[in-house]
Amino acid sequence: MVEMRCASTFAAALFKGLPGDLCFQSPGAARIMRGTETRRRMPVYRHNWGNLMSLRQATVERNTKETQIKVSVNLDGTGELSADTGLPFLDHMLDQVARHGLIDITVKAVGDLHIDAHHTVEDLGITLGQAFNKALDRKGIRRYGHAYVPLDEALSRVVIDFSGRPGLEYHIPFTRGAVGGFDVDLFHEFFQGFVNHALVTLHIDNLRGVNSHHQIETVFKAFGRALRMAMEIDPRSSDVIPSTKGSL
Ligand SMILES: [Mn+2]
Repeated sequence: MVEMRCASTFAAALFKGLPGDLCFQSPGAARIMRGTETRRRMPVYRHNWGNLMSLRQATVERNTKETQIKVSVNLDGTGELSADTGLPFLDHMLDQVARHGLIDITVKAVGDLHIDAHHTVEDLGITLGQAFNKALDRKGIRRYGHAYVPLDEALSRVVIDFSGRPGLEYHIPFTRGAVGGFDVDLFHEFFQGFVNHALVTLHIDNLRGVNSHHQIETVFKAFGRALRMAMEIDPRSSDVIPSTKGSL
């Protein structure tokens, strides 16, 4: 790992409210030492894992005749969810993503639930995907993430690639048609909306499971874990776009 040293602790002390360090050598500009190489940079926030980055946060508002949705994400959060979607089971699932992805998510959704939950769930996936795409600079990230998560008899695997291309493989042999009053078909709509707008390749496999609540909960937990891994900065290549094409 690249060693980084603060040339002055004075400026860093001014910013000590932040959970990282700021390194300055002269006022108004920062110098970052990388071995023998010294480069001039604008003052930037440095995370504890040693990477240089701005805050990875975004808010997206999306309004149609069917739904009005506002989503905020902080990709480097503590796992806090604030959700008001009118769909308690979906809120329970988003809580898994926030908690296990260590992402702060705020969701306010008003949808045409008097018809059914379809538009609200699909549009939530779309808006959440847009918020991730807006918050995430793909330079320096690990790009790929995966997780296996069990819950009693159920086991799911989720693999994600921040490829820049939408693609969904979705394999969940649900044992029931509804869970918590929620039509299980809608989970596919949620993930398709997310994939199309986050521009990711996502493979979801529920490998085992009898209880449908367990089946889908393991999927959402693994989704959160996989997101966390894929969006994490790789300190060995934090200035590099992780693609031989040079773009994602
Ligand atoms: Mn549960």
